[in-house]
Amino acid sequence: MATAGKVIKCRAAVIWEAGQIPSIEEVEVAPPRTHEIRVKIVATGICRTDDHVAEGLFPDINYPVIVGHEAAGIVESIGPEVTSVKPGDKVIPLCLTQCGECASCQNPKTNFCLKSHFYQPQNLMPDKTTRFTCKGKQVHHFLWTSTFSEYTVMPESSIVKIDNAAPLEKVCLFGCGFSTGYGAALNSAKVEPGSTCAIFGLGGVGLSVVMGCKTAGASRIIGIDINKEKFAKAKELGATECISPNDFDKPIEKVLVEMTGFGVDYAFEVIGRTDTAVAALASARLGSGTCVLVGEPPSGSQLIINPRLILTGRKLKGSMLGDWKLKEAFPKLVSDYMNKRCHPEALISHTLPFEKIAEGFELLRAGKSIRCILLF
Ligand code: COD
Ligand code: ZN
Ligand code: ZN
Repeated sequence: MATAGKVIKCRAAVIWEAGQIPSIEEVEVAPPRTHEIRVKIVATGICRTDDHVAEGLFPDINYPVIVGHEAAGIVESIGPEVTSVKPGDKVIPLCLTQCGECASCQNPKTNFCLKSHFYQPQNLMPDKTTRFTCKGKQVHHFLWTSTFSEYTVMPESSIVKIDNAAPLEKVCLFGCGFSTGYGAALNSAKVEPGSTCAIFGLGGVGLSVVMGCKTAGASRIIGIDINKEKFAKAKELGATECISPNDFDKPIEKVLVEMTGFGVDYAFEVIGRTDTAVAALASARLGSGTCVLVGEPPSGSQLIINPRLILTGRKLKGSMLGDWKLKEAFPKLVSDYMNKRCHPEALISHTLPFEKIAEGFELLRAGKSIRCILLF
């Protein structure tokens, strides 16, 4: 492409300091370096984690920063030694890398690649520099994806090529929300046919857990949310019952244990709170129930649990990005979508032009959107 090797000027949403909503700016995006890829983003979803950065809830984030990690786009140019994609390929960014070489990537039991931003300064590229500048200032990356920019640079380990026939404005949802919830049910919990499930939190990720439980053949899928406006969609996607903790004068775990006899086979925390994490564990079945934590409580918080809950046979585990090894999983999930075997598009409640990103953040904060997709 004519832009290869050159600095590109384009639109991006920059968060200048903690507590500020992203503002649209013109940024300069440097060409990709060795093992890096520059991508033209076509569609990107707004995830709660992006908003948490805007709210300043992550103490280790450096500003100014360009967030965004749930997206799909087209390769504009590649740096030296890139072999897995070429310009013009459709791709999905991976907010958890799969380098293919580290001990975790070689271990079928985990998706926690050891060469990811979890183990390095996450606001910089792997070589500890940035590719973005705006008004003469360096702008930081986020999760090595920074998809709230028309063009962005990513390491090759953070990118995977997908079917060129895939509609990017739909499959962008595989980048975080859908895969996180769907995989929590199928991979982390391994929900079995005929089992009972409880999902705490019916946002985009919780609804994806609901879809995963349904695909796995669960017979009872109980949705729990304090916002009853979420119930209709949850039922449409597979929840058999929905309840609000505010409608009971006893703890929600007691309600769930009474509803099911001894508790649910699988409980999922998809809110990101410690109190609901404890309630989810306590609602898991005595002797054999599994509780999967999907939500991430505020940094610095501690989970205080009665050890007897575990000693009496319940299991507690965490799940990140649905336990998928993302580079392997995304092309397969895209193919499942093309064959109508999964429905990430069910999460899209709003679609806006990129310029209206601030409106997208407002919708998320007001609890009005499930997923708002921004189109460039
Ligand atoms: N009891 C019941 N429901 C509640 C409560 C409560 N006390 N508080 C809030 N809720 C409901 C809300 O009404 C809402 O419907 C739902 O919980 C939360 O949904 P959203 O829309 O805020 O969020 P999601 O579904 O997009 O994402 C939820 C996560 C928990 C996955 C996310 O916020 C998170 O913690 N992410 C970090 C962990 C992670 O997996 N990240 C992957 C990369 S981002
Ligand atoms: Zn790895
Ligand atoms: Zn996310």
